[in-house]
Amino acid sequence: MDSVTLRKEIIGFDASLVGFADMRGLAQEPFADLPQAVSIAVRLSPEIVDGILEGPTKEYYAEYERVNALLNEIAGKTVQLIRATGHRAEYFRATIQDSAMGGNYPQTLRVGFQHKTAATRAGLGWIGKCALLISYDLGPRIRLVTVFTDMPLEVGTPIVEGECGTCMVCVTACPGQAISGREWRLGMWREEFFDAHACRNTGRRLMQERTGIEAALCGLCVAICPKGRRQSGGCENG
Ligand code: B12
Repeated sequence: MDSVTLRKEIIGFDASLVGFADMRGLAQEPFADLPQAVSIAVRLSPEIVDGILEGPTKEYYAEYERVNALLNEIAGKTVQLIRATGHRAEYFRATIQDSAMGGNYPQTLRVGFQHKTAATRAGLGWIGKCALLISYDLGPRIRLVTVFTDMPLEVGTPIVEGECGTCMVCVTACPGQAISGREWRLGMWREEFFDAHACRNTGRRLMQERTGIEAALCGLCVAICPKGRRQSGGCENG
């Protein structure tokens, strides 16, 4: 199966964006000997995302669960499809509930593999000042999953620096003051431009206060980014 056909099939599973990445040297066990990745995005409902501009909602939490389940389903079907061609494939789940994380997760706020790495390597978008993947087509209003494989794929051109330019909309709006305003470049540590603990603590507090749900979901940086807003012409640099 060629890359064009594989992309069409995955879009047919209800994916919104599909990209292919060369992941050699970037993935750990059990994916280390699977050199390619399929980066898959599903779009969040625009209405639900617009609805969190004043704060997180129960609908946003339900959308988070719906999209995670859909991403894992699409990734599972993609694995089956690739395996049927005689190649190997495995996927890394969309997410693990923040509250279910053990080990040293509360200190590091980091898991074994970052979906945004596969997405920038596939050329789907850049890392914004807000630390989210800003996709060229849908801005940050997406969630991601990654399938690793040894199937030969036509990989995209990696993105190595941010394209937020002078835009500071998320920096000003972030209720946790987690976003420093520094533009991302390949090789930067998250901590050099984004305070994940401030983000998580604020997300937990806001979600709890507004909905009673125990989850670190704020999402204002997703909703407010000019790159994803339908009514906007885009951010200052296009
Ligand atoms: C832990 C976690 C959190 C933590 C820490 C966030 C963080 N930025 O690290 C907390 C609880 C704060 C959090 C909050 C949120 N999260 Co969260 N979270 C995760 C999770 C489970 C692991 C992330 C991780 O390991 N971080 C460690 C740091 C170092 O990595 P990273 O910032 O994720 O990614 C870095 C690398 O990819 C690197 N990078 C990029 N390209 C390249 C290329 C190369 C070669 C290399 C070496 C590195 C590299 O740059 C990135 C920026 O720092 C992922 C799922 C996953 N497995 O990826 C979701 C994920 C990052 N979260 C997501 C979302 C949407 C959110 C929230 C909006 C909550 C919500 N749903 O409303 C907020 C927004 C936070 C923000 N602005 O970043 C989405 C992001 C989608 C997108 N458009 O980018 C993800 C990918 C889940 C998903 N399946 O889609 N989250």
